Amino acid sequence: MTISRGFFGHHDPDAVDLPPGQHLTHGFPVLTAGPTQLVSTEEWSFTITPESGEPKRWSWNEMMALPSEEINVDIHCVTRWTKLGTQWRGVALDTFFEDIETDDDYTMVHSYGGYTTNLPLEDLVGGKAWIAYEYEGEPLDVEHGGPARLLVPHLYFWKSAKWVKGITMQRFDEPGFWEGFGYHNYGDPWREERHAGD
Ligand SMILES: Nc1nc2c(c(=O)[nH]1)N[C@H]1C(S)=C(S)[C@@H](COP(=O)(O)O)O[C@H]1N2
Ligand SMILES: [Mo]
Repeated sequence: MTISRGFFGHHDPDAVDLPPGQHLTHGFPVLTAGPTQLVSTEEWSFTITPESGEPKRWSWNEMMALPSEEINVDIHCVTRWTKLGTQWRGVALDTFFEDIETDDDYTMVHSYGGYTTNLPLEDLVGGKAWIAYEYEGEPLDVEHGGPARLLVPHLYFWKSAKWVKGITMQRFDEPGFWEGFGYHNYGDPWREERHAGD
């Protein structure tokens, strides 16, 4: 990025590296298919279910006892907005997966309310994905998936399931909600993988 006049007030759109076909937004649009889910931290839990073997479940307090990280990332929505430098706090999926033994290569992420999205396991581990519960220093707003959402910033934002409830491990890949309606199975914004066939 080059330092230009006005740099300290706003990002110069010519000076930042955006994925193809994206433009900057300074707001934080809300995109939800269906109703906002109201889940209290008392009822919230997160479960990883291997295809064979024992599911592992974390309550809210158990998640809070895990080491958390501050996460500073750019996010890219398939509807073409990109938001730079968002700041989150959450627990890396690596921390949850330390307790999971699985030979399965694929995952299905499930949300309260029934939303689903599919990801290869390797996109959830290696410091690339988190269960996020704070945004810009505040508890995550319910419209944005609070009390906790998946955050997978290297893929289009539909993969970042709001009101996340659990992950099931799968031997074979299957489409989630939007993937079943023609969105790309993987969704890399830098390759502009918006729709199936892109
Ligand atoms: N549970 C759930 N998660 C979801 C969605 C949804 O409809 N339900 N929409 C997805 C889509 S298409 C996008 S672009 C982002 C939007 O997140 P935001 O509303 O925080 O901007 O959430 C993703 N996660
Ligand atoms: Mo989206």
